[in-house]
Amino acid sequence: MAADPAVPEAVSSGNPPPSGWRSTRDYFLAGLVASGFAVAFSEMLASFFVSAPSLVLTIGQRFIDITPAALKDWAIAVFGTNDKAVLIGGIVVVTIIIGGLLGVVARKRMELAAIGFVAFGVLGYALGITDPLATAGATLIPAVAAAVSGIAVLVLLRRLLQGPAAEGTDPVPAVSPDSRRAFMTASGAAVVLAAGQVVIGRLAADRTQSVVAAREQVTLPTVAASPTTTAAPAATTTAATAAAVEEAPVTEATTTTTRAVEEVVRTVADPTPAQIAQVEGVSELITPNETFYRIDTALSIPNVDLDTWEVSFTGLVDSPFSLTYDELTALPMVERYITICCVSNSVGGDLIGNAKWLGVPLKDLVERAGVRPEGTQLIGRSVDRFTVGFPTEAVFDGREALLAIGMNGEPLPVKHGFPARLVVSGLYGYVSATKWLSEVEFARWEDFDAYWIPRGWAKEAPIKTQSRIDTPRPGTVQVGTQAIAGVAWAQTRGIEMVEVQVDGGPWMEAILPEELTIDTWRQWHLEYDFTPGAHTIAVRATDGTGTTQTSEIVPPRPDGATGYHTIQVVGV
Ligand SMILES: Nc1nc2c(c(=O)[nH]1)N[C@H]1C(S)=C(S)[C@@H](COP(=O)(O)O)O[C@H]1N2
Ligand SMILES: [Mo]
Repeated sequence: MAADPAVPEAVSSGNPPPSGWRSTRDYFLAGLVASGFAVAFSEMLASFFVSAPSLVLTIGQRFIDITPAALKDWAIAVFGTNDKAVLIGGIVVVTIIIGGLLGVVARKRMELAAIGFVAFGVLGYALGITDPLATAGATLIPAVAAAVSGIAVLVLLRRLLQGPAAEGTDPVPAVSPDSRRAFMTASGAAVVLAAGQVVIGRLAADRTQSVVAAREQVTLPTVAASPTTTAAPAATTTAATAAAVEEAPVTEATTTTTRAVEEVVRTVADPTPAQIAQVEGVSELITPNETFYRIDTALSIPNVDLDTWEVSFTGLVDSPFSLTYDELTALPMVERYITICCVSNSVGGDLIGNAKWLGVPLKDLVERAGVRPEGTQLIGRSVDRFTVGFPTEAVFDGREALLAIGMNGEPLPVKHGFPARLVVSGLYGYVSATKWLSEVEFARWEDFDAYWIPRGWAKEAPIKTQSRIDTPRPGTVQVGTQAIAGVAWAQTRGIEMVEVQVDGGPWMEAILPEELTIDTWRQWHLEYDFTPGAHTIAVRATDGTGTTQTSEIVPPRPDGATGYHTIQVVGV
């Protein structure tokens, strides 16, 4: 049955026949509705099953992973931290528009349109199974659902457009006002149903994010209580024994167990009042978890299954081993204040925060694994495949480096890496701070480049000495004596001096509260007598080695921004 485009459209009542364009538009609309419904249905089902990936999110995730660095920078510059939302929205819009085009195809060739939907399902499946937390079986659910529901809705709407008489006979259908009304009603109903599915999917997603519930069950080891479960030390023995297959004598495993039971967490004291600047508008010395900056490539937070999660130490080591969450939390822990920051932070930016981290010193674990001399790079792998890499040396040079499980007295928030992450003082996050950690692997420095390195960022990235003005904010300032205050940081070196300059005048030394640690930022403040009119305020810090931060202005790429944070205010 060959389609003949010349066949005129039938006239079913006294009304004029719809134009060809009009009809095409109806089919386009049918395709939009069908694909929109398919996306909503597929997403809803994906949110019901933990191991079924969201096809929209996996497409987005693969897009993020392959996007050339320049495009990614552009997206971040234009859309800021909304870049992820814009990406997801863009994928949905493009998918639905392609669906609309398939609707136009379906006008004459339903089979072709159906093939289009199946192709989308297959593509979704192929990308979906690349989600490291998805299973092949469960991935079928959203993929098949998308293809089948898309075809079903399109067949239904098409039938309404063509009217019962035309069905199966006339390849170029007529649209009677009645059937068109039925079509519009059905389309409207499908859109409402799709919206309902989106809502249900959202609610279900919160529930199936089982990691959230698992985290709430966690009790962190504390000073008072020795490791919580009795099972944990036994499990430690098992792991240590397994590791002992390599070489370590069984007695060593026993020692580990005993230590785990007896040693308590070495806590750090809360900051004393003398360590805190009592100035309004300055960043809090300890950043609350709720407002702590978040940077990662994850479109959805990895839903780690705490029962099966393990972190393993592998690669160029003598005794590879793995730890379950219970085994990890049973190990001797320390608490440390460490300020972490993002290399993408521009001068004056807020991609930085200071927290009290609870964790196992990385050195203990690396020594247990027995890293070989040629294992010059420590690779931190995430369950979401993100990687960092830094010189193994950093574990042994005396700096604070933790495999952290707690943040400010709580289990790590899921956004910040639950169940475990790396925190290394003095290295930017992209080379050191793997969240949702799954593996610590050792390799030769030259044999592996972590996630951001081929994307144009430096392979070695020590944190640069920096300072920031928090108050006043750029804009107007009240004439008279006002505080100028902010924070300065030079992790592993500490901050020795902060100076402020107004209108190019002499550098004035700011007051520094007592130092919390050399790994944290330090608040600073001074009083200044503002006169009416425009003023320029600049700040610079000198680190514990006596080196003043550079005034040279460079952008974040490739290894961190420099320059003095400078703001304009007007005294009124
Ligand atoms: N799994 C994973 N870990 C990651 C990242 C990531 O994209 N994925 N980003 C890193 C970067 S660039 C930074 S700056 C820090 C930010 O940690 P935060 O979100 O807890 O502040 O996490 C690091 N760890
Ligand atoms: Mo970062």
